[in-house]
Amino acid sequence: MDAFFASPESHLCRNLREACLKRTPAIVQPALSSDPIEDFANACVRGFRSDPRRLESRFLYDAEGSALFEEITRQPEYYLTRTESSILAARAAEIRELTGPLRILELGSGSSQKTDHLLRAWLEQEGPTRYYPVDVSAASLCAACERVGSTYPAVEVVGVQCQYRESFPLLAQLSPVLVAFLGSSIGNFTPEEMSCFVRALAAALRPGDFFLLGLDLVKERSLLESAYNDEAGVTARFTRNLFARMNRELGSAIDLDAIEHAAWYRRDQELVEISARFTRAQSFRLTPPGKTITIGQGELVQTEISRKFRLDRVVPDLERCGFSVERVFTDERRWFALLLLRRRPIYSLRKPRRQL
Ligand code: AVI
Repeated sequence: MDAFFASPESHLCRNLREACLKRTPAIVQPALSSDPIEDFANACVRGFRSDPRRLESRFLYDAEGSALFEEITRQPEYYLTRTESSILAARAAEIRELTGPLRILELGSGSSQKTDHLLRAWLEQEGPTRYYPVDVSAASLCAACERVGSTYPAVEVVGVQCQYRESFPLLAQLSPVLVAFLGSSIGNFTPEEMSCFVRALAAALRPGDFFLLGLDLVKERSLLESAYNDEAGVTARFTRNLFARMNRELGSAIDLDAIEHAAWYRRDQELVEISARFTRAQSFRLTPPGKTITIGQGELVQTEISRKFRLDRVVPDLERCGFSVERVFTDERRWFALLLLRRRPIYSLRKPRRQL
């Protein structure tokens, strides 16, 4: 366990309290437990050497990648953002009525654009409110904090620059709180990662706190494959940017012209698998730690998965992880769902004792 998680009075908790006393928007960060470049390099070496080759999708979101993702959300084929936004627009006031007044912390906030619906509903029913966007990209976070702060002067905004789980120690301090995790970003986790994440979130929240979760639902293959293979090629640039980032930060000199984006729906696992296909064999070095990677012609390196959900399966899973489902909102086509969950009053992370 690193120092950040070890103490409830962490660097981030202290920083947050101080930032709240000052003028907002403000940005707080946890104390760095490791060198971010080393972390990136080691994760890349692990990912290239695993079988199958699989890179961690969190590294897609440097400043360049975050900007490309925003561009993806505006592509006509990428229905997710528009559909979720329409549900939020129609239901934000109802959500606020169900939750009552509380703070909002948003995981993976990006541009915070969709959150405007929530902020407006909060302002209409309560007056001033507090909003804590959490994102790994400093550039996205600063831009979002500036925009929200100037659009809604009555909202106190404190950006938290860290990975999702690094923000969990703040939740006890922010309670009563609603944690928003929109865009079906939870679909980028494997089932094991997802249940681990949801359990950790339940453990960090106080009973009665809320969790607003966006989920992309299972649908026709053609719709899914078009969403991840847009005509304008923005998703392809997003995939390639991960390797461009290695060139920028790790001096890897990967030939980007020999990388193709590939995304297809795997019906057996109900997920879109996104990979980079190497069209020519190449060897490159990642520094640090100075390891050489050799990839053959035609080899695939997975960069992301995007799972699609069925409500009848995901609801019991979430309930097993410590939440009750208060309300499920969907669009007319039932393409996307927004779940309002609540941390159950009695919840223990401990496994039931074996009967002797
Ligand atoms: C962030 N996440 C929910 C996106 C998705 O749809 O899985 C990431 C993405 N990758 C390519 N297009 C969108």
